[in-house]
Amino acid sequence: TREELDEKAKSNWKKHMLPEKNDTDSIEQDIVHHTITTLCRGVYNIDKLAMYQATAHSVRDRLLEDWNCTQEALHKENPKRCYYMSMEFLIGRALDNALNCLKVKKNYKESVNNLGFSLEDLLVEEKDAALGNGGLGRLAACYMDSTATLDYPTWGYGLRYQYGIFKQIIKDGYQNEMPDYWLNFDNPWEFPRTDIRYEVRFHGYVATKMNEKGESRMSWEGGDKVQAMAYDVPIPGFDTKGCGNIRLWSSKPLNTFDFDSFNAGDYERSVSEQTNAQNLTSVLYPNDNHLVGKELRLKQEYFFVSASLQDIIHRFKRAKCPWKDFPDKVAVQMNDTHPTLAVPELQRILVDVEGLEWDDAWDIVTRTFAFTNHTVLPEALECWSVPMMEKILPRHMQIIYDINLFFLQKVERDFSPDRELLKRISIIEETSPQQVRMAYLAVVGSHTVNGVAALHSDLIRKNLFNDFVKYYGPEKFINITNGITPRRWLYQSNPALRDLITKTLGSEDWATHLDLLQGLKKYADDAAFQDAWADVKLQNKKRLADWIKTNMNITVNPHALFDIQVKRIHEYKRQFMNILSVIYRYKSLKKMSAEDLEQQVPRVVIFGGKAAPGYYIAKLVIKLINSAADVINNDVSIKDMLKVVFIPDYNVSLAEIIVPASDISQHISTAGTEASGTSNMKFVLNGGLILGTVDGANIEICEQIGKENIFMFGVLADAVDDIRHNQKYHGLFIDASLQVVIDAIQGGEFGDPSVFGPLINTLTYGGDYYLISTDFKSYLQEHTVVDDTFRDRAVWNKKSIMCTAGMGFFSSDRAVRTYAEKIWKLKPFKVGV
Ligand code: H53
Repeated sequence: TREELDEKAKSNWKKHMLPEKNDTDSIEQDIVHHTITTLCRGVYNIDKLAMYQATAHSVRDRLLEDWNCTQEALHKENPKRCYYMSMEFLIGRALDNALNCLKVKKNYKESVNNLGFSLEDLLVEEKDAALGNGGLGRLAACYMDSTATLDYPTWGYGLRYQYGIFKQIIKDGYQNEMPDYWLNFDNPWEFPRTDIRYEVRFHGYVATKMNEKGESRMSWEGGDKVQAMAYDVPIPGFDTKGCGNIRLWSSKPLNTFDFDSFNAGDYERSVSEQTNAQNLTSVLYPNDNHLVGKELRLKQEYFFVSASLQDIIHRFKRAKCPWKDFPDKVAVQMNDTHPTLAVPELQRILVDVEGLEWDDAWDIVTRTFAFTNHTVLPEALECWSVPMMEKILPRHMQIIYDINLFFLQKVERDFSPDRELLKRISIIEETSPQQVRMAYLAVVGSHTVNGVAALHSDLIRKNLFNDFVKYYGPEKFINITNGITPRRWLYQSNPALRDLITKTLGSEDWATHLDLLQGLKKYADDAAFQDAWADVKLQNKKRLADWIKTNMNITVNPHALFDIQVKRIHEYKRQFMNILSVIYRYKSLKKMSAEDLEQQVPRVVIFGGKAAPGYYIAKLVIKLINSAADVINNDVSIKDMLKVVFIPDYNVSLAEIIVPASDISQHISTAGTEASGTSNMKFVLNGGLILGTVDGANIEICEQIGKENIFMFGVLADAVDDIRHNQKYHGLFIDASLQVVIDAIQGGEFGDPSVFGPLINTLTYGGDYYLISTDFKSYLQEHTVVDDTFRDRAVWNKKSIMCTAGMGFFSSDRAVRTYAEKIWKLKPFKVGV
C-alpha cells in the first residue's frame, strides 16, 4: 500500500499524477492514443464503433481520476457511508451523461469533429446497460446520479448480469424475445477488480463448533462454493469532483479444482461444475412486479448480499472500530425485498463467525438496515418456500426461524397475545409448504420502512404492514416520494428545452436546484415565450417522427397530438384500456361525415414496453395493439386523423427520444396499484401533460402543478375493494361504448377473434379485476376534454409551461437528500475543494 512506500517513491508518484487536460488538442491526442493502444487500430481502419470506444476510454480516464480522488479521500477520512443494495440498475448509456457531468461536451464535440466524426453518431453506438426491468431499476440509477451529484458517500451494490433485459422484437404483431448479450464488445464503463473476490457458499449443513473464546457456536459447513468478483462502474456527479460507484458482482468458478472428480477420471464433470458456477449471474430475471420463485433467483439474491456484506465488512474492519459502531459507519438501504437475505446473513456473520451475542448482533443489524417497499401487488411480494431455503441456505433458515420466534415472543409479551394477530404478523406463513414472507422479514430487520409516494405509503400503513404499524408505532413507516434525475431527463435528453430554460432563467443552476424552474411561471402567459416553448416541443416531436419513419417506416404528422404510453406491459397499468379507447375513437371517426372528420384533432397514439416472456395476457395486449395499428394506419377513410405506433424494444435510450415528444402521456393504472410511477414525472418535466388516474405519484404531481394542468379520471383507491366485491356478486356493467369495441374485436375487425378471446375474457368472464369497465366511460370523457383543450394552443402552451415549472419537487436530489437526512443519517462529503 501507499503507506509503505518511501518518501522518494511517493514524490515520484505525485510528480506523474497529473490531471487530464481538457483542451481540444489534448482530447484529440487521448482519443488517438486509445485508438492505437487500447484498440490496436489506426487511421487506416477506424470506424464509428471504434471511434466511440476510443472516445469513451478517454472520457473514462477523466472519470477515473475523480473516482480515485474520491475513494482516496473516503479511505482517509472514513466517514459514515451508505450502501444502496439493488438487484437492478437500469443505467442506460453512459457517454453523453459523463460528458455533461464533466462539462467537457463542447470540446469533445469539436475534437471528434476534428478527427472526422460526429459526436452524435458516436453516442448511438453505445449499447444500453440494461440491468433492470423497469421503474425499480431506473429509480436506482437516478438515485446513484443524485448521490454522486450531492457528494453523499454512497455506493450501489448489484449484479453484473451478462444478459440484461431481453431485446424485444415484434413479429406478426407478437412479442419475441432475443438475448441481450451486451458485453460482446468491450465495456469501457466498467472496471474489473480481479483482486476483489469473495467466496459464497450454498447448500451444506450446520454443525456446532467451539469458537476462540471456548463458546459453542453454530457453523455453516460443506456445500458448494462460488466466487464473486467485483466490477466497478464509476458514477459521475454533475459538476462536482466527486465520483460515485456501483460495484457489480460477477460469479466465477473457484480456482480450486474438484480433485475427486478429476481423480475418478471425470474431467468433464469437474469442468461443468465450474461452468455452472459461472452461470449464476448470467441472466437478469425478466419479470417486473412479479415473483417467479425459481431456485436460481434465490441463489442470485444470496450471492449478491453475501458478496456485498463481505466487502462492506472488509472495509469496516480496516478502521478497527468495535462492532457496536457498525451502524454509525454503515447504512444499508434495501431496494425492495430482493436483498432481504442480508438481514439473516449479517446476523449469521455477527453471531456464528464474529462470536457476538444474539441480542447485541440483532441490535447492530436493525440499526443498519432500512427497507423501501415498492409495491402492494400480491403477485410481486416475495415469498420463498421453506424447503427450498432449507436446502440452499440451511443456516439462514434456522436464523430466520429464531428471528421470528423472538419477534413473536416480544409481540405477544409487549403488545397482544391474540393468536390471529400472531399468525398474521409471523414471518413464516403456515401454508403447505411453509413460506418465508420476505417483506415481513425486511420490516422486522430494518429501523425504517418507506413507501415511494404519499398514497402508496398510506396504503402500506393501512393494509400490508398495518399490524406492524400498530406494534412498532407509526414513526418507523415513512414516505419518501420517488424522484428522477433532471440531468438525464431534461438536460441531456432535451437540449432544445434545456437551452430555452437556461436562457430564460439566466443560468444552468436549475439542473441541480430544480425548484428554480418556478421562475418559468412568470412567462407562462407571454405569447413570445409560449411560441418558443411550442417550437421546442415541435422539434422534439419531429425528432421522434423521424425515428419512427426511419426505423418503422410509418409516417406520422408532427402537428398531431402525440399521445404516449410507454412502460412495462402489465394488466394493472391498463394498456388494454388504452387500446380499447383507441378502437372506440377509430369506430367513431369512421362514422363521421367528411366535414366532421375535418374538425377532429389528429392523434398519434404511441405505445412501447416489454411484457414478461411468460405473461400470456400482457403479450396478447401487444398483439391487439399491433393488429389494431395495422387496420387503423391503413384505413385511408379516416384521413390520417388517427395513427397507432407500437415502438419495439422500449429502453432507456429510446425513452430519451420519446419523453420530450409527448403532448399527452398516459398513467392510467387502476387506483391503488401503481406504487409511484416515475415516467409520469419525466413527461411532465418535459412539458407533457398527463392523462391519468388518481394513483401513485400522479396525485402529488397534480398538487404541485395544479389540478387545472392535468387530466384526471376514474374511481379512487378507497372505492376499489367495494367495486370488486359488487362485481363479484352482482356482475359487471358493460357500458355501450365498451360493448361497441368488444363487438368489433369479436367480429373479426382486427384479425382472427379467437386470438383475442382470452384477453376479452379478462373483462367479461374474468370479473374485470382491474376495473376497465368501471373507468371506461370517464376515460373516454376525459379524452374529449384533452382534444378540446388541445384546439386552443395558447391555453395548451400555458399548461405545458406550468407543468415544467411545477416539477421541482420531483428531482431525485430532493428524494436522496430526504433519505440521507431521515434514514441514513449521512452528510455530504466533498472532495477536491
Ligand atoms: O418501482 C417503481 C415505482 C413503480 C413500481 C416499480 C416496481 C418495479 O419496477 C418492480 C418491482 C416492484 O416491487 C416495484 O411498480 O410504481 O415507481 C420505483 O419505485
